Amino acid sequence: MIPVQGYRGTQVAVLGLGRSGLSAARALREGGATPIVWDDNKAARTTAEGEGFALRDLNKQGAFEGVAALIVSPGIPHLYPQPNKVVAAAWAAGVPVDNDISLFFQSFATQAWEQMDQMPKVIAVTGSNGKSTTSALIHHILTHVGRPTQLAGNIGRGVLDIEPAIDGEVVVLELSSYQTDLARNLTPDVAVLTNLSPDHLDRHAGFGGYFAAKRRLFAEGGPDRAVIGVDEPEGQYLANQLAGSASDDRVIRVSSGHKLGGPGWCVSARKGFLAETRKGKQMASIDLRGVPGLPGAHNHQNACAAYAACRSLGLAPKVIEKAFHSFAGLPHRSQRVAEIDGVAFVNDSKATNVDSAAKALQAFKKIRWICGGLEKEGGLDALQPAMGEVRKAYVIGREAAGFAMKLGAVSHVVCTTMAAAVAQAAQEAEAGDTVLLAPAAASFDQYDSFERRGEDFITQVNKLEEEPGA
Ligand code: UMA
Ligand code: ADP
Repeated sequence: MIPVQGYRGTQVAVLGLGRSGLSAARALREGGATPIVWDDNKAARTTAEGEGFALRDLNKQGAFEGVAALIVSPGIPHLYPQPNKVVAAAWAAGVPVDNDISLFFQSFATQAWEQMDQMPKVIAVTGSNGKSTTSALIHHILTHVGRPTQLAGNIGRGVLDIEPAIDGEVVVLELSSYQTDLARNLTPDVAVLTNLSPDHLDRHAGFGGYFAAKRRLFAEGGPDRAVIGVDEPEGQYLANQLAGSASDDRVIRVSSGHKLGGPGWCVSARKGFLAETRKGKQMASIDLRGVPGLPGAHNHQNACAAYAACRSLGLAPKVIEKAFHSFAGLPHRSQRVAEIDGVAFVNDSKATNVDSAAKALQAFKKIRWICGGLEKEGGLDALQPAMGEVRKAYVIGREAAGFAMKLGAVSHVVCTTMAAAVAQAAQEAEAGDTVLLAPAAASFDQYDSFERRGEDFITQVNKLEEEPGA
């Protein structure tokens, strides 16, 4: 764990006691502060009490007396759609509101670093889609070359849970817009923006607020190197704003689909080939078509971003290329789970928004598409251009019929449950088809998480293997 610096001898309030809040409370205690904790859920409070933390209902009048700061979990809306009551009370009391990401940046460097040959570094990855894959891929490449490295953040591990850095270590953090929005300290050495498309709009009062939250990672005085996906205008704008001149190599521009050139430092993938150019010259080229863990143009974008981040640390192209081939991919993202009688079954349960589902639909052919769930703001229209390879949609979710109505002309059937969808899709599929779970919706109407939904898909596919012809 990273002991939190700067709060020794003070009381610090912690709101939310999940993965982020509980690890923040532990790290504060380790750094000599007295955490005062609260969660609106009783079970979470009981767990914290079991670890010896003092509970205080932060909703009560005067709860912030003698409190130095309030640390808030990312899932708790601090401003939009409306401020959480406890957060608003902290504002009113003049108590600084912050999060675990900020505590991490404030506490990462220690006196022990003075004895080190190579200073530890932080690579922080944000963006709408591909954050986890890109972060995990960077971590994998660094592991492959034998560099000490740890991975944490939105990928499921509280950032303060990692061990203090050793000589030459590189910490890779996946950061969500919720996390970058609130952090007071946000100073990675290398910052990555994979791409930008609408998501979490309710939490940021629209797309502009969402982009503003992500941009905080690149604020003045921030990263030494910025790796920026420039396939959207927001990325182009950000890259332009950060670069002092056209050849400024503090910015590495990344694209999937467009060949980038010019005097700057660029990494782009087109038709399955990654190319790195610098000062107008091609530095390296990698064939990504046979890389099993990174299928599709969207994963080639992730490969470019990870490649650029690793190049900025001085790793050689050949070494990175080799590491690509041993990357297994992450569960629930373009995860090939079985092939039965020539039909492939792919689990992309993490395709919780329209853009990620569209990318999955563009990565496979002859698709039997399992979709549906809790629809996000913004509608499904953006899926239309990606539906060319869909043979039929098998719609799940509590509101499956309503979801199906919005799919337009594509042939579809309302299945409601995963079991029914997998069974019917498998029955109707022919050799060469792909049964693809890419819901374009959140899972919470039927499952606790996208992971549970993906696991259910795998369970249903396994049943097909156990009961052939069933
Ligand atoms: N809570 C309250 N009051 C409220 C709302 C919540 O007390 O009004 C409490 C809940 O009872 C619960 C705790 O807050 O005990 C949950 O906090 P949380 O939702 O922030 O969840 P954590 O377990 O702390 O996980 C968080 C991230 N969760 C969210 O951003 C929603 C995890 O990202 C992250 O991996 C973890 O910190 C470690 O950094 C998950 C996620 O879904 C994967 N992220 C979103 C996404 O990827 O789309 C942004
Ligand atoms: P994040 O952590 O940003 O949610 P993941 O790597 O977990 O990103 O992938 C989330 C979903 O988006 C998956 O469905 C995956 O197939 C898809 N995806 C992955 N990379 C990209 C990308 N670069 N662009 C669009 N979609 C992507």
